[in-house]
Amino acid sequence: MERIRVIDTHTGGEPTRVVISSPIELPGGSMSDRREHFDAEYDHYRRAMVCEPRGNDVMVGALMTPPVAPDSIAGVIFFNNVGTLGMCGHGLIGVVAALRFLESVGQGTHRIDTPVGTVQFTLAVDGIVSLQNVPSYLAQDNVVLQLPSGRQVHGDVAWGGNWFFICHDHGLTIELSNLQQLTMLSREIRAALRQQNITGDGTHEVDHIELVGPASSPCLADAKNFVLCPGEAYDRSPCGTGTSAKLACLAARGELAEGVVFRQESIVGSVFSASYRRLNADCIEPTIEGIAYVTGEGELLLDPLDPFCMGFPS
Ligand code: PYC
Repeated sequence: MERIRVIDTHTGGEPTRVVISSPIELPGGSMSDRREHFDAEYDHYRRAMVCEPRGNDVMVGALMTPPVAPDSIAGVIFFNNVGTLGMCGHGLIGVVAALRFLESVGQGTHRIDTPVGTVQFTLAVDGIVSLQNVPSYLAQDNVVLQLPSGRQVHGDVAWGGNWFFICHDHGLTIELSNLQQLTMLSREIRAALRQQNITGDGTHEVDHIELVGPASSPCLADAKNFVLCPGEAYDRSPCGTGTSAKLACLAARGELAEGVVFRQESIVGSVFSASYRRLNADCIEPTIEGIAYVTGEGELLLDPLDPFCMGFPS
């Protein structure tokens, strides 16, 4: 029986399963090399850790590794029900909550390496995490997208640690009672992006779709989003990388000044506070503030006699 030690958390309703120890052995090298190795050699462990029957489609995993940069405390590779992620904002906040629970990190400012860059966070006494995400930018402004239904929508292609298509003219109200339509439209948008060969930089797929609308109340937030993740689950949190991409768009259009707080509400009503520092004419450094709670601590058991030990065959 193999054992994997995990701490489960949620950030604004979105779960993160933080993998503290496991049989996974990654080589040294950069975090992106380690991610590639994990993708190539350990995909069955990814399924075992976050997919059914031990996990579910919403679960995001965070595999802790030794750091790469000399001043980082750890490295992390995020993954979900279909593969690995570049970065994950809610996940990083979940990692910090898990490390705090284990008393492996204290108040103050620390750094963690991810496959798309090193991020810095500040942990406050009350558990609130202020995450300085990777440099974020608007890559393609106001793209016209022809949907198979004949409709046209517009959106921005932006990077916030993952690639996003951020759409405002979707015509739907961002609320839980609309989940089915929000999901269907987001899938249609993603398929149209693929079909029309609209990508992030290089050939990177725009695999996160963010539909934006007004907040439930201006007292609570400045905007509300629905984010469809690559594995078809929607983000219960306001999406840290999606909020970073959104800030990059607001900054590029001069719609949000440096240092001013923007509150992003999720479809379930959780809120991240965000602001940015300008790095250069094209690029910002977003700060995302949120909190995560520990929901479980334990060991996953991998029984070689279990036919679904590594999840369902794909
Ligand atoms: O918070 O960045 C995020 C995120 C990405 C996918 C799910 N959550």
